[in-house]
Amino acid sequence: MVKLIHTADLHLDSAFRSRFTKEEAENRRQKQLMAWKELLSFAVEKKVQGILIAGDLFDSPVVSHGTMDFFLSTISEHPEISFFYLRGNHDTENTFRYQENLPKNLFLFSEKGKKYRLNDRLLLAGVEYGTEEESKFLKLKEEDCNILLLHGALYQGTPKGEAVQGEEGIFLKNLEKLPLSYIALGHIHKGGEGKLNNGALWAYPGCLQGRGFDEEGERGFLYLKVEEEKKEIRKEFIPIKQGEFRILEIELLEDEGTLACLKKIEVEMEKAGIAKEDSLRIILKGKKGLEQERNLRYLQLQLQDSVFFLEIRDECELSWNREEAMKEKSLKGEFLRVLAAADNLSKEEQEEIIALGMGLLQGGEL
Ligand SMILES: [Mn+2]
Repeated sequence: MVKLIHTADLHLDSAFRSRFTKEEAENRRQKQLMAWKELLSFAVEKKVQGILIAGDLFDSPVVSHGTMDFFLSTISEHPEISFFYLRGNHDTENTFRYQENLPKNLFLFSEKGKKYRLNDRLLLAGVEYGTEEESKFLKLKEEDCNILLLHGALYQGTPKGEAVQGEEGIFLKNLEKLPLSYIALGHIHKGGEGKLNNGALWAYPGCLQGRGFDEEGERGFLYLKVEEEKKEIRKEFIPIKQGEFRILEIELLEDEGTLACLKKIEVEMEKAGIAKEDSLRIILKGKKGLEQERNLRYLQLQLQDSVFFLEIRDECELSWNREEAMKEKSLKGEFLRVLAAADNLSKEEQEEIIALGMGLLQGGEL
């Protein structure tokens, strides 16, 4: 039996510019390296023979010296493990070009494809981007347990030629014609898996670590146990614990004020197992009364130290009795009457203005 790890989409050295401060972004970049180290510790503990990286190791062609040195030294420090790296769309041909003396246990692929024999029954093939010649290259032996490494999105339609990848993506229909046991993919950050008609498994491990709220939830890599004689591959998802992006929706009732809201959030955070390293987005849902202004800044201050990053969004629907409020002989009543007469506003715009106006009338700030 051969033990392997299948990972992809590490995007080391990501900018993290959109959400974080400079310092927070730097922290996240270090956490990406720690995620890689966590994967390596697992590999050492399980005595894994090879690590397959199915593309997008780095986020951009410009990789900092620190990150490049770090990555290469983790490889040199583990001569007992073979590292197989297939470039993805975020890497360039130059990814390792300026590196002299690449570690001997780092194996690369090319557009024409490259094969590595892991033992007398187990073969690893990989093609970067794909060329016309790949169908010739992919003449694989039936008696081998064949693993194919590719980077791209799957294409379910019927391709014209014999190639396994083209502009539309990776052609599953053509892969079905090949004697494959496992297709190790990269590119789809949320992960995914399936089985071809010829029995081959395909899988995306997903990104090693989430980089934003669009990559919410548990992330990690796949641990493979290969029975090459039987051509059987069992895989297990191993989560990485260096901080996740999480989103919690909190359902609120109209009369629940700041403190009731805080309590509900704390209960939900506990239930969801939010960790200190996590980045959390809380979305307040449900209702809020016309004169009910929940103090979001208070909530932010109370909760921000229990996570790495916190963002609170208020998406509660304003609940009020229009008729009653409109009759009121007050500044509020007048404000609502003027607003109701403005028929150029959509319902959402009206609600937004009402919420703002009510805040102001109660001494809030714009
Ligand atoms: Mn990617």
